[in-house]
Amino acid sequence: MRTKLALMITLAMSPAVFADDKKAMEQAQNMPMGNMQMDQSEAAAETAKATGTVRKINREKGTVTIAHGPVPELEWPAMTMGFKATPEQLEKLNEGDEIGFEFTSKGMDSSITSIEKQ
Ligand SMILES: [Cu+2]
Repeated sequence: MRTKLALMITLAMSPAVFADDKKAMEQAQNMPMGNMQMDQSEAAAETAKATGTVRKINREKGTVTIAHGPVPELEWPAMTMGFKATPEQLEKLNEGDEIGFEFTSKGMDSSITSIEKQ
């Protein structure tokens, strides 16, 4: 990101920019959006492991709230949050269970891929 920012600043200061301000502005506007889209698709692929305690199970919504420890892969601190889970995954869980689990995370949307009691 820093390299690209430096590149943008270099472009903005180059004589060509003054020759065609409008085109330079379009380039400057397009570049950050391209970066954001790339970041999102990278986030979509992220898989991580964590351990935690089951706080709440919502079988109707297909979610489980877990107080989980830090997740170094995602630079997450310990927190309590909801994860999407399948009926099969929820079936064997009870509130208060100590669990280890794997999940995929896309922005604020996290889905459990495997979960087991410890
Ligand atoms: Cu979390």
